[in-house]
Amino acid sequence: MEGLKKDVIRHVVSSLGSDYASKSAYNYYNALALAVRDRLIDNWIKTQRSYYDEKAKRVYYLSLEYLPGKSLMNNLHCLGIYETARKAMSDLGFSLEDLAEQEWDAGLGNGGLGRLASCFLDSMATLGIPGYGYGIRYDYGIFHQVIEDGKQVEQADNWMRVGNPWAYERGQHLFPVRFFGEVKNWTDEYGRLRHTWTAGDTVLAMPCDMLVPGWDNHHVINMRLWSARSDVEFDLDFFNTGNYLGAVEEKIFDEKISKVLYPSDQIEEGRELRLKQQYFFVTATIQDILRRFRKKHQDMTELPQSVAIQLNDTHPAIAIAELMRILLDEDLLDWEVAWDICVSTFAYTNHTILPEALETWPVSLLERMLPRHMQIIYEINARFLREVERVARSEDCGQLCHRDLDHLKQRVSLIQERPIKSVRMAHLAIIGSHSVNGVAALHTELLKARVFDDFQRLYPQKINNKTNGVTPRRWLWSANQPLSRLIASHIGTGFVRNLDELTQLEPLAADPAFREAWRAAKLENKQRLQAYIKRKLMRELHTEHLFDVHIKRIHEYKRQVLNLLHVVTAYNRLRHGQAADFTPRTVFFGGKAAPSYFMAKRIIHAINAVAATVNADSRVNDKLQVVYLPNYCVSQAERVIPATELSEQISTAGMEASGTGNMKFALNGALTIGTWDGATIEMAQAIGPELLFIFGMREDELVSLRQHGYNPMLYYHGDEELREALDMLRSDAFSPGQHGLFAPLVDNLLHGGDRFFVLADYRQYLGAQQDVGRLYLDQEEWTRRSILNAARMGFFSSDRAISQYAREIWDVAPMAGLQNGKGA
Ligand code: GL9
Repeated sequence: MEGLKKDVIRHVVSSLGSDYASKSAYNYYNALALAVRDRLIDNWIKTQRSYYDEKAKRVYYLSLEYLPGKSLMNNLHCLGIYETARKAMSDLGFSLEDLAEQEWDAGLGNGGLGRLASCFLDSMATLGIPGYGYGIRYDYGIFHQVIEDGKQVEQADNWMRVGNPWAYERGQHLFPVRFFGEVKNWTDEYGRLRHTWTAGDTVLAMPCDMLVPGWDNHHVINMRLWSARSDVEFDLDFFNTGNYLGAVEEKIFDEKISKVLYPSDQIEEGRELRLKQQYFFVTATIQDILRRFRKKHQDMTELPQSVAIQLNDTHPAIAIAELMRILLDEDLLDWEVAWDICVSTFAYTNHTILPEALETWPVSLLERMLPRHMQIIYEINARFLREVERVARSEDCGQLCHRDLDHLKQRVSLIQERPIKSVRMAHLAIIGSHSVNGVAALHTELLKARVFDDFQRLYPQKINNKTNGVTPRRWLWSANQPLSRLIASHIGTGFVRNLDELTQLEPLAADPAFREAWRAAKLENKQRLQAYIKRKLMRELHTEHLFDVHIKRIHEYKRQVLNLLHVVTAYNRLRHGQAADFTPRTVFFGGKAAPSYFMAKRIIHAINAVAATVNADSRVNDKLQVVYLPNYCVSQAERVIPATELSEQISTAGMEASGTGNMKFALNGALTIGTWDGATIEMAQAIGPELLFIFGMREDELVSLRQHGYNPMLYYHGDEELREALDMLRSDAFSPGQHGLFAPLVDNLLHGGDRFFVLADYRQYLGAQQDVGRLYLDQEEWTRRSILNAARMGFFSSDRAISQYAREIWDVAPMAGLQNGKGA
């Protein structure tokens, strides 16, 4: 402890240039972070050396998004110095909790996809897998959400304004990034066609490294984030040529590339700057990967034995064309050889089947910005379509006549002709990879049977499942100390590394004393949330209420509106005195809406309007309260999830690829009310479906309902309570003086086809909520189920997921000597 204390004081003085006697929490947080970083960097250097020494195959995880959240507590726990740090800082006059609050969330992602990437890095570090995360260091992460008059207002998230003590900025290692210009086709002295791309613009990519420690194993991996730097020099020439200010403007223009994260969630952005971000990221990363590879290898055909590259969604899929370009134009390999290397190296993860989220880029834009890549994509396509034709003809399926073949080729082509000629990035990712995986069993089945069915027939081995997982380090140990300590006191701490050990809790579910202790831990977390809400929102929560929580991005398919209709119905029953047996509950909502997503923003407004009405109504508000949690983010999830008793996972069946919040809740002892969708299905199978509240139509039932003509009006006319709730929303019951404010929402359900089947599931949802309320009155049974839920969540550790990727996709093994958590 004395060592850490000394280091902290030294950093306050010599790194931060402050007087250690002036007790600023900001300085002491930063100094502690720097002292922790010192310990990480030593281990990282040793880890890197061991990769070279053992000629380890490396895994590169390419993701345009990460959501690390705050680093301090997690790093202290992983290094095993949490208690030491707590005591040291207390000696220095600080509470560790308060210091940790000084840190800003690193919000470099939109939601589940980015958070999954961060859980995966944690697991690679813990399992001892030679992994690297690559991404962009956005100056502005996901926007900060404030609620004004019930509406979402976006504020810039200037997360680095206060500096980032965790990052190493490596301004001396810059990589050039080229855009625009033209391609010269010429013939070399051997008569071979060659291509030279002379770019119009050049920008530089600067690495910023953030270290990711494993759990108690001295293994530290790196998340390398690129920041754009101009190549324009401020030298006297500009004065002489009289264009100094022009040069400065150019510099600012170049550095815009990594300025801001696009806040769109599952909707196409299609902006030129976004494509620039993708290519900027990809070319810098591939250059770095090859630089490391070439230190020990000359023969590029050895690449797939040394390197695996995982594409997190199609956002980095242009990497396939980029690696082809390097192998063809710089290494002068033949096409077939280069293509084999690419396909063997790349693997692609799909995260959604929503058609509006599948990326395409206009050919005209690609031709202008990346002319050589566009040529390569055309060539990949031509060869692919010839192959399709060959495979189709070789099959003795008589029905594959020419007409069908043409249609097949149109469907699978990399190029889509309408509405504008564009490149389908998912198709590029599929044919350029040896593995395509979905993120939960149902999602993968839908990829095979619907979205990519043609590819499934062409390459029956390619599409595979890797069900998502979450890291128990952050989402149980660090976020929920009261529960973790209780668990550890009975089964030891092995579960933090090996989550399957939680099954040892099963017999304890029958033990009344253990159940009481389990409830006490939950209550402690509820009280902690109560204190937080009081501080932030100046509201008093009732901790004896059932805490019912719906937090995630706001999206129509996630059906926050279905939850809201339940709240309005409960409100009506209470008002009308028809709910004598109503179990008191507080319903929490939280989540951000894409700034351009009109309907999602209106949903937020409606939730806040209903909340205001219900909370102000003294006839009901001792029994029903609604809370909107502004600015939902990773660190807020860490506070809310441990305090949750009911987890809302109510997406339209077939639409939520996996979900990962569902796993975090159950792991922390919440019961789930949910549809038969995403990974919730596999959770129900692992836990026992009778221990969750499953309701609603299944995916195949929705398909047939759609086919037979779904008529939401039938439900409206046939269900009095539903009609009352919808009519209230449409009138000004929740928006006094603003008649019609929420009409778009209601019209979308009644006259817009209700694409997400809210009305079809309403009645069953109410039934399931009634079951929830009833069970909550039996606290012994509720607790028993809560324990069994947590006990059976072992499969949903990201360690299991990463082990499967390592074995079945990457063919990499953990570093020797690290498997048992014993560091080198
Ligand atoms: C998502 C899916 O919608 C989730 O169901 C899934 O759990 C995660 C991780 O696989 O990926 N795909 C996607 O585009 N997002 C997801 O959360 N959206 C965001 O990350 C905002």
